[in-house]
Amino acid sequence: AARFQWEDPFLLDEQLSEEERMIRDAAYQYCQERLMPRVLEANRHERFDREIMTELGELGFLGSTLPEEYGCAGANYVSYGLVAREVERVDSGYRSAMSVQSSLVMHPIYAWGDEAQRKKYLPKLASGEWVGCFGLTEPDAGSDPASMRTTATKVDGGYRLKGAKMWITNSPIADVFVVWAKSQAHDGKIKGFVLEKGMEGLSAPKIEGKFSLRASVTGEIVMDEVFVPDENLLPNASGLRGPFECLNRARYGIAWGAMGAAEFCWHAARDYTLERQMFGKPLAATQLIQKKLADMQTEIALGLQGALRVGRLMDEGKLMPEAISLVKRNSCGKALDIARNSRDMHGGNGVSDEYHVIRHVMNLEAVNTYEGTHDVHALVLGRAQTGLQAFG
Ligand code: TGC
Ligand code: FAD
Repeated sequence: AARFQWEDPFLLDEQLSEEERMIRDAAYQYCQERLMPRVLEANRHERFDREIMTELGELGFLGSTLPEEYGCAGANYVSYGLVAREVERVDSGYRSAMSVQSSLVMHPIYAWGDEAQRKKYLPKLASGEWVGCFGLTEPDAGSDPASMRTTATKVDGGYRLKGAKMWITNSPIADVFVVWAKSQAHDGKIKGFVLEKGMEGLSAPKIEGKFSLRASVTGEIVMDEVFVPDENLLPNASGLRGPFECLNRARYGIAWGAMGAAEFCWHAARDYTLERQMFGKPLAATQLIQKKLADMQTEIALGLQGALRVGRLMDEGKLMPEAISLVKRNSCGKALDIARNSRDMHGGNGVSDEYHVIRHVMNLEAVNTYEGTHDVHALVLGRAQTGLQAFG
């Protein structure tokens, strides 16, 4: 009989190729040695260390699935997911910075851009020399991006963009802004534009006072009649499919990432309750604690297996947005539950950031909300199985 491994019940490790394991191990080492020592201060002081982008770039973790000719690693989607899991094992905010750059900025430029745009932007985004952000959400258009108000008006040589985006990861430090707007010249359809820092009328004020993802910088994008030249329109995307194809990839990464955060919280709960003596014995020797550990182990093993399956399907060219909704929703909801339980099992110490679990609880609140809320993904799945649309 094979030996049961409590930390890897379904032998996920054996289901990975040699190359995938190497990428995973490199990510684990970097994250534990370089990110973990920084995160406590970054979270306390709401600070994102800009050089993390260059470090991620050096490791090939930015736009990792894109081809090597643009300075990218040409890795598969399973590897992308494995890296997200390792980064988010440390902090969802760091994974956020990486997801946005890779899936929401580099992917649309690669998929919807022309050759000149790919050559201009992708290598610098891959190395981390430039930071990108993705503007879809608006103050009055979150779950329903179709109701966005930002407009692009055709003028001589380009477009004038007017509107505001809200809750935008990386916007205050961004060099490149992928912004979605309704274009009058395209029958009011949603089109993607690449804006650059310094364009007149463009600003990106920081949103202060977040209690979640404090190690990630979030801001607005304010566009006051920003002139965007013709060559900065993404020519090959039209309608909501443009941004949604990016979201599919980022949501898939989150399905792995949230499980990484959950694994941290599970292992922390196990270690803590094995060590902590109460009523004359380790907390881990009590039935209630063991049940909680078993529940965590079960949800994580199943969640990771689901994420791996969706990644394999994507690598086979079978990307199904509904399957991605399923794993994004499941991973976020379960990870949040696991983090809250782990926090509880740490008792009073659980509210101290020195133990890291309270930070994961707070982070996962945002992760459960962004990229489509838990309930919005339920509605996507409900529609897919009943044929009935329950949003409006
Ligand atoms: P609906 O009628 O369903 O679709 C409109 C058009 O879009 C196409 N489509 C998709 N295409 C590819 N992938 C998907 N997942 C797609 N979903 C829809 C669809 O085929 C259709 O195309 P066409 O050609 O027929 O026009 O659209 P709807 O307006 O009814 O909206 C449905 C709903 C609610 C599911 C959708 O709007 C939604 O997903 N809302 C959630 C919004 C969201 O996820 N926002 C994320 C903002 S970015 C972010 O949060 C980044 S945080 C990242 C970080 O920091 O890590
Ligand atoms: P709402 O849409 O107002 O939802 C509020 C509540 O109502 C939710 O519980 C929701 O599930 C529920 N609800 C909504 N519609 C329905 C319905 N039809 N039926 C039942 N319940 C419903 N956006 C970007 O474009 N780029 C980014 O980089 C980005 N980064 C982010 C970073 C952070 C830290 C955060 C918090 C958000 C970020 N977002 C980003 C925005 C994020 O995608 C939105 O917050 C999210 O899509 C939800 O939109 P909303 O906040 O307007 O909530």
